[in-house]
Amino acid sequence: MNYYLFAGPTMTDVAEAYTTLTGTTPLPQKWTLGYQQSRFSYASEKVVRDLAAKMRALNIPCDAIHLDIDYMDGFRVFTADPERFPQMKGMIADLKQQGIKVVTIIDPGVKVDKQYAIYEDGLAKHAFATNPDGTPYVNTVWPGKAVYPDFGNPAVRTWWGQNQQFLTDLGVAGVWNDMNEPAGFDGPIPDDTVFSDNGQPSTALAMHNVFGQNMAHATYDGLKKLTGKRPFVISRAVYAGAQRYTTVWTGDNRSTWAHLRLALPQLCSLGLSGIPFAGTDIGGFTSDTTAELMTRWLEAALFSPLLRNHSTARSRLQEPWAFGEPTLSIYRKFVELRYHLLDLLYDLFALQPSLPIMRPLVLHYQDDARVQTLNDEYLVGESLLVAPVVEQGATQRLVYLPTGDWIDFWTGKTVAGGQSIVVDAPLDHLPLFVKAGSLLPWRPLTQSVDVATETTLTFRCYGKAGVYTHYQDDGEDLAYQNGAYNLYEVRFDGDQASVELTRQGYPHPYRKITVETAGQDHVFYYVPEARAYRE
Ligand code: NBV
Repeated sequence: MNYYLFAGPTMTDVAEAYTTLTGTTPLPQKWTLGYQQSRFSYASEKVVRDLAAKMRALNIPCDAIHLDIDYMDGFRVFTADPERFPQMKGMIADLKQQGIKVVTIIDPGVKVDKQYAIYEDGLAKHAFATNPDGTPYVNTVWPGKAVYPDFGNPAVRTWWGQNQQFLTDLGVAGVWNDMNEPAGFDGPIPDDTVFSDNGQPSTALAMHNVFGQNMAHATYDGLKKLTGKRPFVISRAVYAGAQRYTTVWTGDNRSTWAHLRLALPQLCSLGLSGIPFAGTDIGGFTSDTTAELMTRWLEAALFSPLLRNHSTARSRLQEPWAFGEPTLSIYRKFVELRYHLLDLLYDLFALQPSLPIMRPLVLHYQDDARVQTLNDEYLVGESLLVAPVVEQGATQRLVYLPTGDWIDFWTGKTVAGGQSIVVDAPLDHLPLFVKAGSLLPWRPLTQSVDVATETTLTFRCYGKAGVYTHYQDDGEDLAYQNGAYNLYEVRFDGDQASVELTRQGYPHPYRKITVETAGQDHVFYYVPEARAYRE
């Protein structure tokens, strides 16, 4: 066993040192920070088309719909059911026109089926883990008898990566890796099952904890090669360093208040463990959620980078409209707020890659004893404090504000920190406080993320004076790694404001930037000849 010690003295030092060792999250495609709708399962093209149409008709901003296992042909990975999804490519193209991407699930278990090309090809390539006698190891998963790719072998990862082409040819925009602990209905894989570890013979015992990670790695490399875009992978099982390849969701939670409360420390802990891009099944996965729980879950998880509503088969429907009014309107209001503030998350990914996005207060106030066990509030970056209601029936809560001045996001009222205050929080209210001296980027409302249309941006100023760095690129491909990005420095001091383009590498700077100080709105226009902004 290897031990690594990270000397502080601050928690942010430790978090940064940890990601120096294990890696940081590569910048995601911007749309992946939008709202995503899922269900086990949206099981036909008609269901998916109707879902997308309803999102648009009801003006719920949405960037992706997820297809769970039933889109496949008999749960065979890298296939589509010819009856329920006969025109999958056309369906995906039509949804794309509406700004909605499709993400599909892929499990590791490959069906044992002599008529099935992936199985036959894998066998020929010795791609599957074996029993000690050399025969393929078989367990049971969704497709019935199944074999497991030996993802510790780089050649198998390449093969698996190439298989993603079935999905990318259809236009699939992201891949969701499930069951990759790996799960098996016949019980755990025996310890002596033969796997490999980068060319060396190994065992299930040694490779178990990195199986899911290696699967995500294979998926990431494949998507990157096939699309040239920043891969979007979601994985259930991960290991230290997974952030280099995949986002994580916290698996099958329950629609209970206890699991909602757990979501915040889970996500904050994942962030501190180097995995900022994570999310929970919003509303809860198993059992029936309620209108109140659904609403509070969305509020609580509103700034989790992965924002996905997902639920299991035979549980009640929990799409935004499933509970009627007022849930639908409240839901819309908060998803809209997420879209308005989406650049805050994107900026954090781009500019602070070694720190979490959702941060427990202790990360920035480690000497404050009152935040050391605080689990029902979090910070987004350093500037936005989120204090959701996570108790059934509550319409007020105590909010602890750490030292300094905080501005109530909704009323603009300044509140001194270092104390707990009682905040009214009826069902449609999410207590939010902005640290004095901060600016928040505020996007015009759109129904999905479309970087090509991003020509204006607003910054809202809080407190007396402050400075904010904003990052901009095409939100999609890898050109930013060669410098195709812009940086802006936005300042305010009282009623004064300024915008400076401190770096230009992306050819489409905003045409107009508005800075809202307490006293007035400052409007800046881009002057191409000067490569600068003028008020
Ligand atoms: O693929 C079905 C589900 C999925 O919806 C869920 O998100 C995963 O965590 N999957 C587990 C398989 C087992 C469900 C009982």
